[in-house]
Amino acid sequence: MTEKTEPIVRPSELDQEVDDKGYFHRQANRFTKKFSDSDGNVPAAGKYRLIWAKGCQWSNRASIVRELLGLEDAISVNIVGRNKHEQDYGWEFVNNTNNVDPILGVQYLSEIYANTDATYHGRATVPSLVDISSNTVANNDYHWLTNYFEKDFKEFQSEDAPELYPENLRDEIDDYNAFLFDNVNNAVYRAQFAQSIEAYTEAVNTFYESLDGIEKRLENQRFLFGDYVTDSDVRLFVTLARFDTHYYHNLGPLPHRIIDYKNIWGYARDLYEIPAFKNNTYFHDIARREKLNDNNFQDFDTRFWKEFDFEGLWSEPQNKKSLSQTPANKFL
Ligand SMILES: N[C@@H](CCC(=O)N[C@@H](CS)C(=O)NCC(=O)O)C(=O)O
Repeated sequence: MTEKTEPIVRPSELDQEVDDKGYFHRQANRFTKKFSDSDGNVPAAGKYRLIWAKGCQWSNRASIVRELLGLEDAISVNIVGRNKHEQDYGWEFVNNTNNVDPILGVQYLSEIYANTDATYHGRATVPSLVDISSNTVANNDYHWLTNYFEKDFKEFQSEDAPELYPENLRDEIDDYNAFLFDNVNNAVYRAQFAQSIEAYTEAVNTFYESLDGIEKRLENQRFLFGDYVTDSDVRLFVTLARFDTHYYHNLGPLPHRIIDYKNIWGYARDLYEIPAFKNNTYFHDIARREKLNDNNFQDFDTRFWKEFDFEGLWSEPQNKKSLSQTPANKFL
């Protein structure tokens, strides 16, 4: 990496991503090259490093799928976080000595973004798949990153890697993932960043109507596409894992928790039993909030996050197995 310069100040969503009516429109993914000879990103063992954050559901998808597929040797990993500075510099390698990633040699993720495209003025985001040799972002397209791992990294997957994106279901999975994005995964962010009651209410209603549909879908089947876990289950899980833990407490007056939905709650715990899900889900980090000032009126999680036994709750038994033709096997 080049010599040290002033860190880049993180741009604000409110300046760049909220429209006149208070609706939040997420910035576009900037680095979207596919993994094929013709589009420039060619997978190779050890070439890439996945940067993700414990609180972030978009990047949590990628960390779960990486482990489910046994890609740990092929794709190394690092987790970013935030340190307190006078200004917000965005994601930082807070878990490393001197806050510098030992492989990439940088302190802030934004340095890699600037190195990839000096004209980029958006937020530096996770997930980012970094090409280690050039210290550039190869891809930050969280819509498709797990699908690339599933289909383009096959030769690097473990021998017994599950089929999370079976060819005969790809179109259906893609359609369902698009539905999940608009109506579940991103609906919580639309509520979080809404700057008008109208925009907030639309997002919350959309989210709960979708949960009702999902509750019905899971009445008679174990996972979203039947007996086996697919890419869509990973996407739903990461939002569910954050809901009661964080969104429910902090997104405003919300009517229901995930625990109130019998089928969805059993389903979420069934997934949580799988080591790749459990190992990549850090409930206390999802819930943790720092006290921002000395005011007594802090939000719920700021006051109480330490006191919950999330792992115990999520490990309570469920009986979703009985819905499956292959109760002992969750994977194709
Ligand atoms: N890659 C997408 C979305 C991913 C995303 O929003 N990630 C969040 C965390 S969940 C992030 O990294 N935010 C960094 C920041 O806002 O500073 C983007 O460019 O907007």
